[in-house]
Amino acid sequence: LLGPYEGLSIIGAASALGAPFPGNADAPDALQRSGLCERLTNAGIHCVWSETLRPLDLPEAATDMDARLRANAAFAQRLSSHLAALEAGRFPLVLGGDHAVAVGTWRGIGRRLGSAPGLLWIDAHLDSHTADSTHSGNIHGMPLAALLGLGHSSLTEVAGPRFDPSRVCIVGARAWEPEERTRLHQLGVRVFDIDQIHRRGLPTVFCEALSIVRGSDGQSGFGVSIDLDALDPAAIPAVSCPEPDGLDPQALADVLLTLRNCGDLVGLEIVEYRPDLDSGGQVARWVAELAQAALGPGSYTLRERERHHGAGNYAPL
Ligand code: EXY
Ligand code: MN
Ligand code: MN
Ligand code: MN
Repeated sequence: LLGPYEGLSIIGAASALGAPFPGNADAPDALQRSGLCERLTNAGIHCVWSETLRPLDLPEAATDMDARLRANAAFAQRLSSHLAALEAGRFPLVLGGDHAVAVGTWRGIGRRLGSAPGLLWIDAHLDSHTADSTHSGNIHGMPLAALLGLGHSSLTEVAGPRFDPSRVCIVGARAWEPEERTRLHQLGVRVFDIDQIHRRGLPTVFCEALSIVRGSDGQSGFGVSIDLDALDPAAIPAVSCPEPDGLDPQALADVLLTLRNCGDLVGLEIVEYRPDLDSGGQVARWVAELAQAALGPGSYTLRERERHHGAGNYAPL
C-alpha cells in the first residue's frame, strides 16, 4: 500500500462550524453511505472507517467571531488528538467537513510525525485570513494561516507543530482577497494560481509543487489537502464556495496518480463536500476517484477499472 503503512484509516470530520452553510457536516456520513470504503477495498486498499468526529455542543450559528473561533478550535483540538493517537501503521484519510477542520488534521499529523510535514493545498482559495483580515467572518477561510501560526490564538494554539511556509504550496487558487495574498507572499508560500496552471499545464505545476512540499532531502514527509472547490463547478457543483474556471477532476485524478509512488505521503484530506447539493451522488463518486487515484494500488483510477470490468467492479487490471 502506501509506503510504510499497512492500511488506510478513514476519519470523518463532520463539522460545518467554519462554513456559511450547515451541509458540510453531513459529508462524512454521506460518503460512508456512498460505499467509499468498499470501493477502495475492492480496488485493493485495506481500508477501515476509523471514526467520525462530530462537534459536541452544536452552538446556535455562533453570532460572534470569538464563539465561532472557540467552537472551531475545540473541534480541531479533538481531531488533532485523534490523529496523534492513530496507530503507526495506519495511513489517515480525513474527510470534512469544511476546510477549518484542516487545523486539526495537519496539526495532528504533525504531532504523529514529531515535526510538521510539507503541505500541498489544492484549493480555489488561499484560506489564509485571520480574524482581523477576514471579509466574511467564516473560519474556513483561515485554516492555512492558523497552521502557519498566524491568527487568533485559539486556532494557532491547537496542539501540534507549526508549518514551515517554505514547504507549503497552494495549487488552483483563483479567488482571494489582497490581505491574504500579501500575507502568503511575505511568508514565502508558493501560490500556483489557475492562470499559471492554464499557461504551464497542471502536470508541470503539480510536479514543481510536489518537489517544494517534499523538501530537499525528503525531510518529514508531505500531506495533501484537497478542497473540492478547486475543481470546476460545472463538474463538481456540490461545494459551499464554487468559483468558475476550476480544475478538471479527471486531470486532477491523473496527476494524483503520481502520489502513489511517494512513500513519504503522510496523509490525505478531502473537504468542502456538500451532499445536500449532490442528489445524484456524482460528486461522492469523484471523491472516491480522487482518493483512489492518490492512494493506489496500481496505476489506474476506479473509472478505468470500472470501464474495464463493468460497473461496480473495481478489481485490479
Ligand atoms: N476568502 C473567502 C473568505 O475568507 O470567506 C472565501 C474562503 C472560502 C474558503 C473555502 C474553504 O475554501
Ligand atoms: Mn479551502
Ligand atoms: Mn476553497
Ligand atoms: Mn481484466
